Amino acid sequence: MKITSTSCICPVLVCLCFVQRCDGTAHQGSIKVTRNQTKHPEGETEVHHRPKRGWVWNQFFVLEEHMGPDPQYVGKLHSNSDKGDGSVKYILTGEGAGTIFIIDDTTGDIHSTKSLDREQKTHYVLHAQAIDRRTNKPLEPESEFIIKVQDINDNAPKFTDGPYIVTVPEMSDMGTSVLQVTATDADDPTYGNSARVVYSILQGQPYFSVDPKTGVIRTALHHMDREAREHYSVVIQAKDMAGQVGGLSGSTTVNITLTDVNDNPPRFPQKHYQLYVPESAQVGSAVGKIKANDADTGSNADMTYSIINGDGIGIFSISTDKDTREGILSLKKPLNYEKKKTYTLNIEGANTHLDFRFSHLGPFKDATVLKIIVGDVDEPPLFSMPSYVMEVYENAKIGTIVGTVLAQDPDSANSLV
Ligand SMILES: [Ca+2]
Ligand SMILES: [Ca+2]
Ligand SMILES: [Ca+2]
Ligand SMILES: [Ca+2]
Repeated sequence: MKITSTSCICPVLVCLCFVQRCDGTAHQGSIKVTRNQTKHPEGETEVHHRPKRGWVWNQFFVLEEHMGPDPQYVGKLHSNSDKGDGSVKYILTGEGAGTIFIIDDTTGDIHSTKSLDREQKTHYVLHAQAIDRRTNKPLEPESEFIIKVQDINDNAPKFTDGPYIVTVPEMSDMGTSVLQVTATDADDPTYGNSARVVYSILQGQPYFSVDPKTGVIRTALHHMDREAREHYSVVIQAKDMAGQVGGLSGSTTVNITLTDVNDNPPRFPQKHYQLYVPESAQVGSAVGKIKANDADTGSNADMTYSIINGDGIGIFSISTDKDTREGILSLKKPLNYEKKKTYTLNIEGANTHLDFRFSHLGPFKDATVLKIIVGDVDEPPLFSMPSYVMEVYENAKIGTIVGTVLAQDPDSANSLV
């Protein structure tokens, strides 16, 4: 096999690619040619004994997606023994021979008759023969060669994994990695920039950015707040031709949700509350509810209520309803309007799960004052003791005083029983 640089009419880059190929697979081809020559009827003459004879061709590339009205010129087979008198007949066999690739059997010119798609088939393996038109005897050993389909940029980058759904914690530092997106480009990655993709962000600035080379999406602002905005729809574009004008592009959507962290303390809506509790309320029963708000969600809004101070601290207790996140106030001891008409409780709500990275945003608790008004109830007369044990001798006379039972109406108006 011989390549003459003088006869190469293709662009420099194409030539370079071909030379690279010759360094690889085509080099094996030349060995094969040598073998063919030894098997040849005239094979007694070794290839290196007749160095002036052999195949000469100038290019074996065909541009894909050729749309011109005429067949595309591919290249030329030429034997050194061809004196131009038409006595040499060139024969083409192999993949696409006679259908896609036709040869002028006198000139050796090869044309492609069809539009080819490199992304369907990158190359065709063919065989060239040169025979004497009169004797039908081979003038050259049959030789294998390859027609490579030359890439054009006819495929836009595609995000095959998109659209993406991803989360990143709120309050992350600027530059926190969110996701790496990848676009694929079906064009030839080894030639030119047809498959060289550059990423850019079409939508989602200034909150997010994308690395032009790697496609890594990062937060572009410090400490984005979920409680201010939770969802972002980011559109990433991939453009081939290294992002230059005229490149083809594809885009994808990345739906980013900020996940919650505990960056908000509980807050009671009011600093003072009043609660009316009738004095008849049963010990152990719930007498009222209180609730502090927390802008966070899930466990970051979990809180525990406690009574931290006040003159009702021994009379009332507070527990936490984990579902509603309310403080449930219960009566520990009986009330008595006539003895004490109001109580004051200092109630605290504190987050249960603290995140010490955000302790500077705390304290993660809040307090409020609850004033309890004890309600007067028109109570029935009460005996001063729940039961009375009295002993009466069996022989006592009728009418004997055995004891005194005291009853009084506890209502404030000292109304009669
Ligand atoms: Ca492309
Ligand atoms: Ca292509
Ligand atoms: Ca919180
Ligand atoms: Ca939060």
